[in-house]
Amino acid sequence: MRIEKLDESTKKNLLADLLKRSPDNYGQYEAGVREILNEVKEKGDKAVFSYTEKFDKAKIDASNILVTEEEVKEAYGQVENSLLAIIRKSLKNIESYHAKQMQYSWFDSKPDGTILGQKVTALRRVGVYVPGGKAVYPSSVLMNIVPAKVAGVREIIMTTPPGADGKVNPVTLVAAKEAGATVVYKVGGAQAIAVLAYGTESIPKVDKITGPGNIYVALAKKAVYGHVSIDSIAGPSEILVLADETANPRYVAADLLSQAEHDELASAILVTTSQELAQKVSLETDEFIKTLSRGEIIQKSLDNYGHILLADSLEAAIDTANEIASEHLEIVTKDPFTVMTKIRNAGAIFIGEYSSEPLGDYFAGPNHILPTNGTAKFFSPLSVDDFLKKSSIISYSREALEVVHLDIEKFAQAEQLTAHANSIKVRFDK
Ligand code: HSO
Ligand code: ZN
Repeated sequence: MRIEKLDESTKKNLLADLLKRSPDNYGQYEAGVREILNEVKEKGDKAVFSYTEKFDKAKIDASNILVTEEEVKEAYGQVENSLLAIIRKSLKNIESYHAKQMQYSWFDSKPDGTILGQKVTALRRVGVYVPGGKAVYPSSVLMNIVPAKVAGVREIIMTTPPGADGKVNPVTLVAAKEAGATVVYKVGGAQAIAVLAYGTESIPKVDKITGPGNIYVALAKKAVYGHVSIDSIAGPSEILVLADETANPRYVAADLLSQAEHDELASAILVTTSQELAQKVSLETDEFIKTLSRGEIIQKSLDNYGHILLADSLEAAIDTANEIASEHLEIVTKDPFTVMTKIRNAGAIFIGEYSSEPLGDYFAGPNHILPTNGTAKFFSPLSVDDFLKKSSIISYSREALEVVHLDIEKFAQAEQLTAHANSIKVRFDK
């Protein structure tokens, strides 16, 4: 990996470079996605079946679009028991972490009879999209479904593309069942998003769609936003390691490569105050790549978006981490918790040398669906909150309203809304 000095100009170039990973012009795909959305909206199932035949080469119709109990059973038979046990352990951790995020209704009453509050309600029905193809991640199935389940969503509809044999990946199915998906339908791509947004004869419309997908899925989600709610649009994975001379270069190198492995567009960045660490990490990454099965992807990702930045001070390093707002941030320094208090922007923060990023991807409990592309400046990890909504509660007694009725009437008059003023006034007409 190349080592660069961290100064204003390298920082500026780096930030501009990282943004290139999410083109803001998707022109070439947009028309196609529009057409799929419209066709499914107008023709329902019929359009869905024909797209599934065209894109997934699978013969799916109303009789086999829903994954059956037998298929689930068959999937369990294909998953190793030891893997199932691990999925269950991980699931427990994810559930207990998310249980802490639950929010409850509250009501605040005053002696004058005023009651104000907030009623928390789970969304009724949500759709979880799970990609097929090369990026089959059962861990992401757990991360999408658990927060919905904990929130109290009654119906969790999962959709995932079938293979040409009309089957769904067995580990995906088992993970869905374990996490608590209500039903699984065999449909993928933009057509799946259309189905979830508009509903068809076979599949009901949902209130919110979550889950990552390819460019077609991402564009379709953006297009149906407002009609239904969506989670954020996931970009390529990112890791930023903030380290000083106390860090172990082998660990740092291994952690950088863990995210570079995801995608040729993934970014892996080390920001360090130690020249010695920078050099050692660079050598270690070269050694590791030779031994890893996805070495080619890793190498491309590092060539594209891999950086080792040498900072003059820890403060400068922290500033850069805040500006990059990485999806994952590891802090491997002296007093890492003190450094953490100075971090404003990061999707997930991993503290200390035994908190390597994959611990969070698979097992610790926090969600691994995180803001990417600098959006950690304003977005949060997927959470129980994504599946809850709130209604305000207002209740005044006659006595309480009487005290303020003239104020409200005057405020309404100032906006020239006399019907508003009147609705308060009639209650106190003699
Ligand atoms: N690190 C990915 C999530 C993942 N990793 C799933 C392994 N499986 C999110 O950036
Ligand atoms: Zn990962």
